Amino acid sequence: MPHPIYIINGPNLNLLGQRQPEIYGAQTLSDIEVMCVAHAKTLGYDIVFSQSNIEGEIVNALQDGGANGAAIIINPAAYTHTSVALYDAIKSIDVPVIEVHLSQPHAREDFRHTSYVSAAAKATISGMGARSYILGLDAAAHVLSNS
Ligand code: CA2
Repeated sequence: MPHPIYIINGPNLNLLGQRQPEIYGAQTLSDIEVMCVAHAKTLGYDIVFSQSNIEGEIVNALQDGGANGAAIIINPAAYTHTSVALYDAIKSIDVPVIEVHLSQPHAREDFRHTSYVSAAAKATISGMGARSYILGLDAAAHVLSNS
């Protein structure tokens, strides 16, 4: 079995399914994890799935994924738009990092139009709801199959 694909989730995503379903959908983060585990299995990968509301813990998860994973999918949530620490962490690791978003930040408030993560990530998938994660896994598998 190859190294697992890490899926890292940022602040407030633990609330998915409870509030703002018109923006983020009705699925909970656990629902998304179950979908990802099943889809990754079809691609031949295990998943290490995490969520944190704490920026430094997300940096730790990125470093862990960089050392022990085949690839990383990250929804950095609000830290997308603020975090030089996440940018530096992604720049420092060698495995492909795919940024995903449930919503389309460029169709929302101006402050969501800047992504520090996009500046370091291999690719970004947004606006597809929970399916962004599945497409993120497909993108990771594609990159890995060509590396
Ligand atoms: O669309 C996405 O996936 C975002 O990363 C979600 C972030 C937002 O700050 C980004 O601009 C785009 C927000 C995640 C908060 O999730 C909640 C879920 C339910 C209730 C409240 C917040």
